[in-house]
Amino acid sequence: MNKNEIEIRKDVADALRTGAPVVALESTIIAHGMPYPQNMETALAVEDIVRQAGAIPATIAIRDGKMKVGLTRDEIEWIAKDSSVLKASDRDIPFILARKLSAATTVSASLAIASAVGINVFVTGGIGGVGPDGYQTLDISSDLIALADYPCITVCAGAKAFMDIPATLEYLETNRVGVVGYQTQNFPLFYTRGSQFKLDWSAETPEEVADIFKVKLQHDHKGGLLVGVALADEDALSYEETRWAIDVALADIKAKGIVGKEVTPFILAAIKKETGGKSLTANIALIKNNASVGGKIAAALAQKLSKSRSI
Ligand code: PSU
Ligand code: MN
Repeated sequence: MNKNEIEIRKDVADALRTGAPVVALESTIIAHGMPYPQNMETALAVEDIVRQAGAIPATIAIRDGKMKVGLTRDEIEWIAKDSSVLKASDRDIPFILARKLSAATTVSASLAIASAVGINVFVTGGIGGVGPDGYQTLDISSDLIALADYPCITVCAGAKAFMDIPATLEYLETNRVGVVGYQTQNFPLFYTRGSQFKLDWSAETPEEVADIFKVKLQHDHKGGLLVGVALADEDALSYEETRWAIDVALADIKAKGIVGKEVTPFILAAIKKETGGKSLTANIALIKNNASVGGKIAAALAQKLSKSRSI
């Protein structure tokens, strides 16, 4: 990816030049993951939370064939409202640019663009994963490959609820993506409470996460680091509630023959309907929570990297 082809908002560019903390944010969750106006309110609130944590937020998208790092308030409103905005994963970027189209970026596309400009912390809601029948359909999100490819910390609440979590964790291991639980020993279950999926590593503070990533950079150790943050129990849904909603949604996509990139937005909307809106409330709470942790990690990392530069 050519850095010169990317338009960077001025405060973000200044921060990157001086080594001040920046947090990249994706835009698919805005355009295709939540309805209007909650999507816009959430995107703006998430940016504020990142700022309060001491970092500069940079929401990423492609507008009229131009890659942008750091949307303005008006652009966030545009991407939240315009239903013609496409969904771009990493492989779609050349098509969108060549045809001068507009797209929201998924985790994989956002990581590609963020790391091209030197951002090393990225926040999302839940990453894509290995789909429910992934061993048969090969529906494995390119997010998992991007996590292995790009040198960035990704803060998430686990993979989206309807994924095959054990298979997703195996796939991350195969692709040698380091996974660390933030104040938890288990891989978080997006908006469901009570994960039983044990992780090898956990960290208690933003500084600990920053230390691990700093060592990764110093040793030129390839790829990213995935940080799983659990949603507080009171905001999370029970396993039974989400399982029921997911099963209804999965039966529905099978009946309607929905495949590929349409699957995730359709299922998120179906789960929202089945849970009477509770999944959307939980989705909003978890992305805000992730933004707070991501902002603090970015601040801690910037401090550690500037110290090592001045020695
Ligand atoms: N997390 C959410 N809502 C979303 C997504 C993540 O809370 O809409 C988006 C992310 O952009 C992620 C994408 O990269 O869904 C994955 O899509 P797929 O499963 O088609 O790879
Ligand atoms: Mn998929």
